[in-house]
Amino acid sequence: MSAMTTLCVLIVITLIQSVWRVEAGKCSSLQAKLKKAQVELGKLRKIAAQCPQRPLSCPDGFVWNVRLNTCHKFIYKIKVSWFDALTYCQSLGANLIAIENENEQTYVIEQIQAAKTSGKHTNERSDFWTGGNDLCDDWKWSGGPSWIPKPLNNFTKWDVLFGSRPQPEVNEEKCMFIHGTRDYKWHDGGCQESRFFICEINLP
Ligand SMILES: [Ca+2]
Ligand SMILES: [Ca+2]
Repeated sequence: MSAMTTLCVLIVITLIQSVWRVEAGKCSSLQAKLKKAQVELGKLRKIAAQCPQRPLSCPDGFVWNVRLNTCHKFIYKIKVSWFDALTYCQSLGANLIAIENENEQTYVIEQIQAAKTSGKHTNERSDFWTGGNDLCDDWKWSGGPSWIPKPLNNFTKWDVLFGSRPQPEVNEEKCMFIHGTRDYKWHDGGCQESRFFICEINLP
């Protein structure tokens, strides 16, 4: 092998080694990034596992409405603030109810009346919180595991003939309930007041 050939071979080897070093450096940097991403993914999975999941069928205590493909849970025994009602429903993977059409309004009234007939619910004044609120500007149905916040659609049942106080009022009452002695029409009330409530899950 001539001296020139030997020199060429040495140059090529040196070049290859330097490329390998660069590539090896890139690989170890990528591996470090991959390891970090895996650690982060593990953390996120743990957090996600703690989030309430939207169920695939009605959980215990919920009533399935085949027509609406929803599950409702009526809380007849304890009265709580709107915020506590929302938190409770969300802890079950549900939302506070969104009454989105006449069928659902009628169904809710039927369920409450059936509960009274059977003795499951005895309170004369039976107001129930819904998810409706105008805590942020316009009236919306609050969000949760089952749906994100959504505006009221064309169907509403506000108690517009409530004497000198047609509902909703322009005041500090920002949470919606159905009024037990006003044919379950919609009223706005103070969110800290205590009422029964209804949770709902929209099935996929
Ligand atoms: Ca609904
Ligand atoms: Ca009101």
